[in-house]
Amino acid sequence: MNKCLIAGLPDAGKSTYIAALAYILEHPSDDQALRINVRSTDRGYINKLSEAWLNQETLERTVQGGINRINFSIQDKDSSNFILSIPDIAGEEFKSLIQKRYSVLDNWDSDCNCLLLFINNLPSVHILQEQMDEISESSDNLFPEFSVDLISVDIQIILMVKALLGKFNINKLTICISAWDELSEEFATPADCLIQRSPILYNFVKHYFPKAKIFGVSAQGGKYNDNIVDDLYDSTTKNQRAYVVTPKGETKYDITLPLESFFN
Ligand SMILES: Nc1nc2c(ncn2[C@@H]2O[C@H](COP(=O)(O)OP(=O)(O)OP(=O)(O)O)[C@@H](O)[C@H]2O)c(=O)[nH]1
Ligand SMILES: [Mg+2]
Repeated sequence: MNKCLIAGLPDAGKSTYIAALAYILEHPSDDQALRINVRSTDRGYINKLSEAWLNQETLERTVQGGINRINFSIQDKDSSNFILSIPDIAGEEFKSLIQKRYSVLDNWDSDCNCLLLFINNLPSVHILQEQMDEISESSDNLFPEFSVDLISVDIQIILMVKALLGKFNINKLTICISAWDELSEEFATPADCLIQRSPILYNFVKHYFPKAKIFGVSAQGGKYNDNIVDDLYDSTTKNQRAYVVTPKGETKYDITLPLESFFN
């Protein structure tokens, strides 16, 4: 069994991905990589998420203090069966790990072996350039009280992954850069985005996980607004709304692909 942790700081796009995934597993297209084998009976939480996704409603922040356990019994193209366990956990819980505070992750199953890391909001100016600016700002003589939010997002992600590696025996990592619809014109491949926006995070990932795959994910299919409502409804019915961009830069309407990367 592959037990997969979906990790990411607040607002990383974790729940939206799970919402779209739950819908797509229920309404599969012909050439989808993973599909449901046995339907789960406990569907309250999943239904709530995928209903909001269907209605193009931005999801509420996941509530801290709990692990929303979601198990999918799935099948790949070779008809091998897997139980995929992917909890929806609030980003604040991952932030608590960085601060070495109590986190519900302290009680998450120790046999988790795959990490699906969600990233959003990487600064467009990376940290090495940022430090140069800081030198000129230091003349202001401002010494704000330290908080984890003052740390650059990419460094927060590195600290979070290090904490997770210390806790779990993770041997596979796949990265999902979310809201790819907002980045697709700027970068040819998801790895290009990471290299340009955070060379430090890219090197960290490649050092610990040389085989890590990097996907772009658009779970919503676009930024919600009145102008695209009809287009998104239309593409939902054609199974062409949520999409990924593969490590090679190909667009595929199959958001199960990042999960399938754990099986091969
Ligand atoms: N444009 C665009 N925005 C997205 C996409 N997926 C998620 N978002 C936005 O990203 C924000 C965060 O999404 P969530 O899925 O709630 O993030 P989360 O990681 O679950 O956040 P927490 O529950 O706080 O940990 C929301 O404002 C979403 O509308 C996408 O595919 N495209
Ligand atoms: Mg959430």
